[in-house]
Amino acid sequence: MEYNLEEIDTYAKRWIKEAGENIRASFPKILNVTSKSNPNDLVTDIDKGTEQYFTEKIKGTFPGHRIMGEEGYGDEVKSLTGVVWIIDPIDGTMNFVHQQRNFAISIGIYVDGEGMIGLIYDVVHDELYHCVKGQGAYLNEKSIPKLTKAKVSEAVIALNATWVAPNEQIDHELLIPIVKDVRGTRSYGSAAMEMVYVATGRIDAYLTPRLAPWDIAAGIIIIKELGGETTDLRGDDLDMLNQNSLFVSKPGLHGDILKHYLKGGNW
Ligand code: 2AM
Ligand code: CA
Repeated sequence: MEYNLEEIDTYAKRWIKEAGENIRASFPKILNVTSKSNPNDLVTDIDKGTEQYFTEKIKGTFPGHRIMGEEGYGDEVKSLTGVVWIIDPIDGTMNFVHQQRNFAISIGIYVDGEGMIGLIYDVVHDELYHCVKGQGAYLNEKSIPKLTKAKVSEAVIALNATWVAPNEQIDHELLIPIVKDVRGTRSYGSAAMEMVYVATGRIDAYLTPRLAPWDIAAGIIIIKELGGETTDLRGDDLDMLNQNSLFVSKPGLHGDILKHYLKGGNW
């Protein structure tokens, strides 16, 4: 399939900024909030409207591209051949509803399964984290430095408290040792935001047992571009067609945590 990465990138940046502007303009309005898979899995008209905005723009300009979107306005994507836009219109919907901050638009653009463009837009702060594979990663126009190694004892990691309390996904005892040994833990409630925090070195790693492709598609492209490691909790490759556990980290630290804390876990 013929494609022009520079052209795709130009449009993607323009559209994500415009969508962000629309979201900011929606703040004074009253949100229509409903639940999806469970009472805490929220969706609003803004999530839906934002995804529809992207699907209309993409289909109008690039009719051959396919779209995998959280809210289902894209295509039913069962393979990653050709150009596929993986979109979360609002990552961190609970934060969006409760706080009107700490959420982001996340778009990963894949070509034949390879992550080529990553965009995460922190709408409230007007901060666009962005990369084209092989061309460096940027926060707005500013280049983000490469990631450096870190020690477990000095690491600040993102991990939701849910996973160290009894839960239906994983044995909660498994993650207690890492929580005890690191310098600190944080939880921001948006996988895309936690991944830009890793990309910019504000935290050293992020781990979680279950995410959808649209939560992680953009973030892993950006982290890889900066020399970070992106795998599931077993250390295996991520699969953009299915749910995954996720472990993203600075280099070096990734191997240390895998070997000493994650190996053998039933993830
Ligand atoms: P969302 O806001 O787009 O739903 C919260 O810790 C993070 O997990 C957010 O990135 C959130 O994305 C994601 N998340 C929430 N519920 C989820 C689910 N049922 N499956 C996968 N990811 C989920
Ligand atoms: Ca979402």
